[in-house]
Amino acid sequence: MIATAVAIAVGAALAGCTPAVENGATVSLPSVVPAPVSIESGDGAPFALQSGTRIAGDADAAAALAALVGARTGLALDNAGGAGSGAEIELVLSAGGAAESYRIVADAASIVVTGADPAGLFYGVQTLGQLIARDGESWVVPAVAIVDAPRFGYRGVMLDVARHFHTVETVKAYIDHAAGLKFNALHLHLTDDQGWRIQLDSRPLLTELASDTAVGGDPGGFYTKADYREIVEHAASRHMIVVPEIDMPGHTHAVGLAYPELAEAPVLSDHILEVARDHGGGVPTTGLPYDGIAVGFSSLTIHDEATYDFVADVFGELAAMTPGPYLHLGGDEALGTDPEDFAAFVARASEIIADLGKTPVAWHEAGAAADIADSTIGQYWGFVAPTDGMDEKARAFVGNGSQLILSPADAVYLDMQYPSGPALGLTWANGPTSVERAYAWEPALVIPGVDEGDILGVEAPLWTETIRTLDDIELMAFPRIAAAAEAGWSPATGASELRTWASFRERVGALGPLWTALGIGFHASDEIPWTAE
Ligand code: TNX
Repeated sequence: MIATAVAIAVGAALAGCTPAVENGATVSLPSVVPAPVSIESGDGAPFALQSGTRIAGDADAAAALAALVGARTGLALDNAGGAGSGAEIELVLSAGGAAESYRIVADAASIVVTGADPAGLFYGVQTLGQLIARDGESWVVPAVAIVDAPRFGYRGVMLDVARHFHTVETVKAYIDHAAGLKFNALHLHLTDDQGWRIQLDSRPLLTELASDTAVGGDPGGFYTKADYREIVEHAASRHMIVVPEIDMPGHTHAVGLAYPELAEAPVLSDHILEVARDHGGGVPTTGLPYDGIAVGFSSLTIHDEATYDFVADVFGELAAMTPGPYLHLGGDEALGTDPEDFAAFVARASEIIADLGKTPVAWHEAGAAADIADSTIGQYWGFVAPTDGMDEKARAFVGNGSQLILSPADAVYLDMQYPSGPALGLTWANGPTSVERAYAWEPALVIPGVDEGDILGVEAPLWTETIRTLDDIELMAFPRIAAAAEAGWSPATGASELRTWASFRERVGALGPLWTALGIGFHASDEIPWTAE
């Protein structure tokens, strides 16, 4: 039934299909982002979706599919039938394949989505949502066969809720929209100089005294333990883990508002004074909230045992609240901490986390600490072409027998400005970041000596110095977040004909109507040929 990609007749006529070159001939394949391992168009008629089309199989996946089809088309599929026979759309769990993998076979008579596990089935449903296309007055799914599995097990997005606080509702919306691109981790940057955003019973003053403010004098906020649970549960329902970050030993000015004995006085380098002059926010001052955007002036006290009691309290409580395997200890830009002290601190903090039965994660600077817990995952935030020895620090994690998460700032930092677009974002990572630059990098080629097996995955951070609302978040994230999704999920550059900028921009353009239907306020970048319907 399924012909090769060349033998497409029906697919080419459908909206939402993008050209590909096969044996010298231009053919069209349905647009899927991130690119799947394999996709072949069938030669038959498409499957026609109608109100009342019956879905059978896994109830969670059926509900997710019905909601997605409803949002995209307005049609109400019938997902009440459970495992009953005779349904046109079947959602099947069948163990044995790779984790998170799935297959889709669609023809005029039926659609079968098979997941190796619930996450795989969920991702199959997300792909199916992208396949839906208009055919005149009807809604159809083209005849197609897809086999798909992720390249990397960790595919993250990070949201900074410290520089600006973001509500539970905002975080849940971002989870929903990122999960649609097969991201499976939400890293929450919960604390920074500007505020502490997570309530802890062991250290109540953190939220009582250090959570009210944000960058620019904007209001702060924090998550209660119930709020955090709600985020964790919502993420789990979308097959995402939450990775909480408590940034240490720098980025800790707010800790000093609550527990002054744990914080050193701000180190006012020329750089800090320059940022205060150019960007406002004043000069960081002991005991006063900081609402500027300078980094690298604060430090926890390193030689006081009380600091390690604090670290143990904070991560101990967070470990109990967090079902996922990772706790992130930060470790970036600790310019207010002596390098030897930094190494000693990171070693102890990472051991505290490892002793809790969790895997520590740290920004790549922590690779300079010789005694860091061997299990610590490093998160690389240097450039696609490493500078300043950042690659060496990142390699140290691999040398310890651990792995790296790649977040090259000049590609996947979603808080960088677009070349033309909203007046939001920063520019320090090699100037504004186009969608093409966000796409044109290959994970296994970033850090010399760090190969496929050394890479846990890819993460796209969104820092929020200039980002206040869900609208801001989505404008900055979409469409560039799709490039990070493809780097994390899809076959390596060169291993698939779909892994080119030319293919990606067409496939992303075809997602415009779905994103609009889902309420995603993306930036309609002029680099992308957006389709109207
Ligand atoms: C660098 S990259 C930071 C953050 C800033 C961000 C702004 C890294 C680990 N730290 O403190 O918010 O730049 O783009």
